[in-house]
Amino acid sequence: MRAMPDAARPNSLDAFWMPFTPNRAFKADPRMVVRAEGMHYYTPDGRAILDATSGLWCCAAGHGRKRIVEAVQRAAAELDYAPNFNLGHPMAFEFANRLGEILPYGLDRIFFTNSGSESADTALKIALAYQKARGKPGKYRLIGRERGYHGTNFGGISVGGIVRNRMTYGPMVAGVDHLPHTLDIARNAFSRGEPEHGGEDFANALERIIALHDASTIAAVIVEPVAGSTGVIIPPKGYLKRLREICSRHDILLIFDEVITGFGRLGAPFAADFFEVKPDLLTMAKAITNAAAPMGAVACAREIYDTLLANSETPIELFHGYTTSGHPLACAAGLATLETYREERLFERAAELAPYWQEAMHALRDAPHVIDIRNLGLIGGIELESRPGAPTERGLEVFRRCFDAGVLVRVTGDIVAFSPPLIVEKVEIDRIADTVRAALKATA
Ligand code: PXG
Repeated sequence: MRAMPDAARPNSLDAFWMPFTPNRAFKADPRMVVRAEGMHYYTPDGRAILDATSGLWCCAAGHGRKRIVEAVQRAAAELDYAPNFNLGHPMAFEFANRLGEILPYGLDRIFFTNSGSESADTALKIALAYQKARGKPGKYRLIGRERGYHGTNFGGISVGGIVRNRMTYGPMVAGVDHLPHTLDIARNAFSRGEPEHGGEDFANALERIIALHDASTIAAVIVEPVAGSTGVIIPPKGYLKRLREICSRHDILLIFDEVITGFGRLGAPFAADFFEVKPDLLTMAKAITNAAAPMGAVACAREIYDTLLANSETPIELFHGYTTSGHPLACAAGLATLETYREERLFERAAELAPYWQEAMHALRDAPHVIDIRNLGLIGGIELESRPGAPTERGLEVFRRCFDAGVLVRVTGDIVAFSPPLIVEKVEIDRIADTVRAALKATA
């Protein structure tokens, strides 16, 4: 009989095509985790790894939270699955209501998806459907931003600006243009929090795009309030407010992709609250369920939902949705997650810890190879000078050294990114910073 594979030591790593991973390198030198609790992952041999990334910006309440685990267990036993197509289950309605209570006022019509990528594509489609429903079908263009990340589906990569994620996939969605990214190391290096320079100018680039295409052809602008995946870019002061003004003036929808900034990451429920800028659509995923079950969502302004319903020529108002939109297990996880955030005051906790986090990050300024340090809320990014002729290698070496020393960080090229769970303690922040410092010193 064929032996069953041992989950901790799979007998073959061949079949699983790993996402966004150098498969050959990983499978030659794998790193596995088999358990997680609180601030830590555990390796098959029982080593604890301090998680400075919340998984991938996911587990804001920390790992293995009992309340969430039990809610998922109960839901699985009670109602394993029910479609939300022309049928409903109460938890999906309840979760949408609870989300509406913590979202910025009026952004409380919720479309459920299963991931951030689906949320991005859903938001773009809703924007187009809305413009059509209000009698402006000519407003079809979508404006993203250089270095933007909105997942990996065709809509998301079209408005996204990460070259490697786009260049292989042909012409993608038509009628897209891009704002410039807002990283300006020459002027803003080592900014504590929001950088001083360039905010309004970067946003004014939208005026030029509008002048080129005319506002009557533009449906929506989509940006990450803080760009995560590309390596942590904090918007310079005034940038998002100015983008909002320009969009409003020209009757263009503004979409915030809050897949990483949502749920307390900046010390406020959403980046929209932190920056006091209200978008028309707001995408979520990851920490929406503490990632205990896959889920995403798009919050829509009531006006958008109402217009689509009122002006629909067909009984179904939006021809869009996923089999597992509002899955019972995900809704259960989401409800328990929101209770956890509220009871433990985790968003406030993130705000309280942010100054300590900022100092810990910026204390690494004199470590070798560091050319910029960026932070906001409980986000950190340390940009390293690339090795001549070998970009990404230095970053990868720092990642490996940190992992071997028991700390999980994330690297994007030569940028080390941090997004610890909001339950992180000051001693753990110190440990993260000390480990990174030692890794930088040891790295050539
Ligand atoms: N929008 C944003 C802003 C994201 O950060 C997505 C959409 C896509 O979500 P899904 O659930 O489809 O993966 C993301 C995902 C990193 C990293 O290292 C970030 C993401 C994914 C993987 C790695 O920063 N964000």
